[in-house]
Amino acid sequence: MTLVSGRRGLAAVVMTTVIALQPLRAGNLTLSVTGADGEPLRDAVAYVESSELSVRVDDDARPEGEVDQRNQQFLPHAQAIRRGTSVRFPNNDQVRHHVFSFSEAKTFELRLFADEAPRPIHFDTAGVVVLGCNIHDHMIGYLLIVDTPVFGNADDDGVIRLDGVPDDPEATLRVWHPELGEDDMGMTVDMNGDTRVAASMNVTDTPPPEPRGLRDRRRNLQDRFD
Ligand SMILES: [Cu+2]
Repeated sequence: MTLVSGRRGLAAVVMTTVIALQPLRAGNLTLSVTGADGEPLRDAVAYVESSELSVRVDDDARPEGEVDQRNQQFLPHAQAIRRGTSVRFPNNDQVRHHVFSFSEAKTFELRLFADEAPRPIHFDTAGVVVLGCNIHDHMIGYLLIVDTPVFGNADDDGVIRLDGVPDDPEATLRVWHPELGEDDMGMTVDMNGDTRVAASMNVTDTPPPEPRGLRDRRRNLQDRFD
């Protein structure tokens, strides 16, 4: 497992092979991603790129995705989706949200009342989309639009499972985390036939923000006891 290229400085990445449990089995790959503190990275995503996979994106049916708004957070906080995906942004809070993105890969805004089911947004350009809310400054979320049907999002243990990995020497595995920012589409690694690999990234997950309502209630309680 060799690091081909990575961002210097902030997010140097060390990719190490955990164990080659079996000979190359094109099809699936399990990746365990940990952060600078050794904790699993829940916000990490991974995807496999190749020219053949990029063509397949256009051949497949249009997929659908979802970014929930709950407790004044975007859930999931970060996720990879395939180019061509239509994403719904349901508002499951009792307050209004005004979701927007100024990112190059997609610029849009949605004014959402409580419980409102808005029109889906179609993401047709690969890249990083940073989501914000015009009403709640602490709300921030990320979509990584990828040009491949082979991608996965980390679970709570920082484990990403990729299915349909092609047995193609030209294919590259890339790992991304929101802290890498908009300018960096991730790390490139050579796959030497391993089906289980571990990645250590020099970043940490951002803790979920405390909803403003909760913060205000806590402040009121404190005032009463002061
Ligand atoms: Cu909001």
